[in-house]
Amino acid sequence: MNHNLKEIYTYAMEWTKEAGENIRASFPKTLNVTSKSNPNDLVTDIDKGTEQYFIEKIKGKYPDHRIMGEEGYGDEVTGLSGVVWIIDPIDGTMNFVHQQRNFAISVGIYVDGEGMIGLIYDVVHDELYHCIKGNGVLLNDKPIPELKESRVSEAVIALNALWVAPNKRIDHQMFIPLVQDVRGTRSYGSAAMEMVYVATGRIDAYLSPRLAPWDIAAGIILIKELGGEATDLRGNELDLLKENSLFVSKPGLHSEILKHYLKDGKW
Ligand code: 2AM
Ligand code: CA
Repeated sequence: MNHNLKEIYTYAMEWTKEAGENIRASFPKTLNVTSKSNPNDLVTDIDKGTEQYFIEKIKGKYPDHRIMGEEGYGDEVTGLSGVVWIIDPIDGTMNFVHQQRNFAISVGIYVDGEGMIGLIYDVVHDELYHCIKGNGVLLNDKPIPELKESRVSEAVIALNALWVAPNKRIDHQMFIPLVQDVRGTRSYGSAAMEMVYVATGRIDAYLSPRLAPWDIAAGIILIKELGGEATDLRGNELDLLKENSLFVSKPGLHSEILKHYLKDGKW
C-alpha cells in the first residue's frame, strides 16, 4: 500500500502540474463564463475541461479509484471507503475570471476516509504545495516549517466581508469582536489559497461559514501535517461528504478563538 501511495502521489503531482500548464495556456483565449446556483457562482469551460482531464488520467491509471469533483463529472460519492480523489479544478473561479490570478487547483486524496495526500497548485506562480501524510509539506522542492503558536492580538486572519454584513446564513454580529481584536483581516477569494496562506504562516487563521468538500479537502491535509488545526466553527471534526463551516488556524490560536469568540456562535 505504501509503495502504491507514493506512486499515486507522483502521478497526482504530475497531472496537477500538467492541468495547470493547460490552464496557463488558456489565458489568451476568450473564456466561456456561465453561472450555476446564482449569478455570482461562476463556472467556465476551463473549470469543466480541467476536471475532465483529471478524471481521464485517474480512471485510465486507477479504474477502481473514485472521484468527487466540483463540476460533477466524477462519481456519485456517498462514502469514503477505498481511494477517493476530491478535486476542485479551479478554486477561486471568480478570481480566475476577473483577475487571472489568486486561484488554485485543489486535490485531496483520501484512503478509507483518511487524508493521505494533499496538493494545492497556485497555477500562475507555478507553486505546488504538496504533502503525503507523515513526510511534511513542500512548496515545490522546499520544505515548509511547522506552524508556531499564535495569539489573537497578533493574528492576521482571512474572512470574507460577506459574513460581517447581514446575510442569510449566519448572525453577522458573531464575527465582529474577533475582527476588532485581531491585528488585521484579509480576504483572498479562494479557500484553497487561504488555506495555503495558513499553512505557510502568511496568515494565522481562516474562517468560513460554508464551504464544499472540494474547497477544503486538500488544504486541511496540508495544515494538519504542519501542526495546525482544522475543524468546523464549533470545533467539531469536518465531514467530507457534506458542506461544512471551516475554521483552520495555527495551534494555540485555534483554542483561544473557539473559547473566547465562537463558543456562543449560531452556526
Ligand atoms: P470556487 O471558486 O471553487 O467556487 C470564495 O470565498 C470561496 O468559496 C472559494 O473557495 C469558492 O470556491 C467557494 N465558494 C463559492 N461559492 C460557494 C458555494 N456556493 N458553496 C461553497 N463554496 C463556495
Ligand atoms: Ca471550483
